[in-house]
Amino acid sequence: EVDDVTLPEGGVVHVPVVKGFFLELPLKVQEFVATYVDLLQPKGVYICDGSEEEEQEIADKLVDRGLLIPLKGMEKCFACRTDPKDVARVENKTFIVTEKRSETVPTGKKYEGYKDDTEIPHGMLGRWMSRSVAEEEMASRLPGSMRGRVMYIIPFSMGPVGGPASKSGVQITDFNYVILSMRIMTRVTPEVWDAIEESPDQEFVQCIHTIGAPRPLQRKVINHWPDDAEHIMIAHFPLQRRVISYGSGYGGNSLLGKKCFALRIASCMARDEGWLAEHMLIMSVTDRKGVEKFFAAAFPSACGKTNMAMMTPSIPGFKVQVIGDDIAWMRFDSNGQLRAINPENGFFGVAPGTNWKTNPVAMQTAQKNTIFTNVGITDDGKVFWEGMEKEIDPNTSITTWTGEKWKIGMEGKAAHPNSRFCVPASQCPVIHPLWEHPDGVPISGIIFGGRRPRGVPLVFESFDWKHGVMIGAALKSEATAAAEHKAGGVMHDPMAMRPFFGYNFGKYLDHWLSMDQPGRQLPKIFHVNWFRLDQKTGKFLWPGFGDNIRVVDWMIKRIDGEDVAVESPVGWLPKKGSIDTSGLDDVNWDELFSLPKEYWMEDVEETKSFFEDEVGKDMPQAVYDELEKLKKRVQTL
Ligand code: GTP
Ligand code: SPV
Ligand code: MN
Repeated sequence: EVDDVTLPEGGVVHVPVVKGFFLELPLKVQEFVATYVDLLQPKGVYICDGSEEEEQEIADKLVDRGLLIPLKGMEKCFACRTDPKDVARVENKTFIVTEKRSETVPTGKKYEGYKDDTEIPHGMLGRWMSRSVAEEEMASRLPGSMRGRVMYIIPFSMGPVGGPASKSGVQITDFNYVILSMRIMTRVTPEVWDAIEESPDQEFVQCIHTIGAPRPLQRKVINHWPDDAEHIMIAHFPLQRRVISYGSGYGGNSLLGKKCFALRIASCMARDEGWLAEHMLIMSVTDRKGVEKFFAAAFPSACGKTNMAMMTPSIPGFKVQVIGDDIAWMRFDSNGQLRAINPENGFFGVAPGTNWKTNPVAMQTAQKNTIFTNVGITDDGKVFWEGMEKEIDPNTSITTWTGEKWKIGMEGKAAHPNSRFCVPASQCPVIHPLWEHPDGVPISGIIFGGRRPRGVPLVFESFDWKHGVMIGAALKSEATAAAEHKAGGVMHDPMAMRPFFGYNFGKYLDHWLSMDQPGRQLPKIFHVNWFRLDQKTGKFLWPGFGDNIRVVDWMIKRIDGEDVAVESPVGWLPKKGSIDTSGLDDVNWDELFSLPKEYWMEDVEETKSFFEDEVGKDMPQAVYDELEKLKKRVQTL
């Protein structure tokens, strides 16, 4: 069947429909699809309906081709191995396209003197590309890039379909793996067509994804994972509410509802509409008194969000339930209460380090209906990754993520450090009953944190909202495997959003500061560090994981106004003994909470240079003022 569509700019496109009713789609969607059929030249157009039969059909195809390996030791689980060149987000190939550079990135001191409309050295707070360069770059990649392949059209909703805080998207892709993953991570259903039809102006985010491997293939395909890793480019057009991703099939590069839409594009929507789109987990904690509170926490990639969100509390009387593990959309309601929804529908969690001791809930969640990417596979058809050594027979024969035969104790790794499980949130045993409530849950505390091996105490609380915003802006962490950076060095990751800002970070901080309005109950802001090391032994000073509930317990007391804190130069610290450490051996309280003066003096100066060099005049004065106040306080140490 071929449907003809006349484009608004004129010209007729023949759309070779292989499944679905093209002419029943909202008009704007028809035009969108036709435009990219014209450009990408697929051999067919397949409109996804989100049904289980469809899932089966696509999974069967992927198994046939060898891309998906059914795991015979688990229930409806699959594993796959990527091209080893396509294993994580690629930040240096991810761009925001706007008219002017200053719309996308701040003009720090480093960049003064450069014209606003020329390509200049990229800063740390996002990569800008001009429209003209983006058009050139895309023109060298997109035309005919789906030749010989089927173009799939995926209607999806971020947030419950039709909810007041939810947003619709349509993803075009030529990669079946992406469809299966999008079905887990977002809500894929034809109801989205109605939501688009009913919205003013037929609003939806345009997501275009191609692996860039037209048929007949020009390159050798590795692990049945076609891509064009040499030419990956992920371009965001905030004004057009559009994402174009070329060349990669991995995670945040290809599941466009996630980082591209729900953070980069959504942060621009949030700025325009007065809300917040953040890289945060959302969790509920019920304490010994049976009182429930909700927290949102921002930690950089691979720094503990999934673990905290589904934590199994180590002390009795507490219950944790998860609403989301990666992204929060938050807005103040008419009563001045901050409310958060999780726009996602599943968890795309880091596998290594996850085990029955550290995160039994994640383990339990990922026993069925899960897609594992780049993990080890045991001979009995189960999964293995670093951190599970004590939980399987040490003689188990394993195939590594690169396809080598391997056993525990041998050199090398079974799983890639950024290997992931992709699983529906609904099957998590501690999913919160209100996790899909369209109005979201009320947030009492916001937590920032990172991997800080030295100097930074286990927990402290900000003096007020402004101070809290500065703490978030100054967030730093050791690099992890979630992107291409070299592991080891501590780098700035403001608000845990460094790779995900959709617009100028200075303006983003203005937006955060503007949340402080009369009649609003501002949540308390905390900073945590689970990763401080004993400088002598090199071991973690804090056991982490389920024991982090002890820190949350202290936060709850603070929110309830209890007198359990002492003032310090960096913020409110717990009074000695006010965190319950019963049953833990050798917690070195003094070292966990020490504030080495030299370290902090250096840290404040370094942060100041970072703000000046990278943000410059775009930084709100209030944030500079807060940093100056911190400096004065640190001098008194
Ligand atoms: P993204 O999905 O990349 O955004 O990561 P995330 O923030 O959800 O991180 P995740 O919870 O998956 O944790 C990443 C790694 O940190 C895993 O290997 C965990 O085992 C480890 N980790 C998490 N929480 C703790 C903790 O409290 N202490 C220690 N020492 N390690 C932790
Ligand atoms: C992250 O890197 O923060 C992730 C994984 O959550 S990805 O979806 O690849 O962005
Ligand atoms: Mn993340």
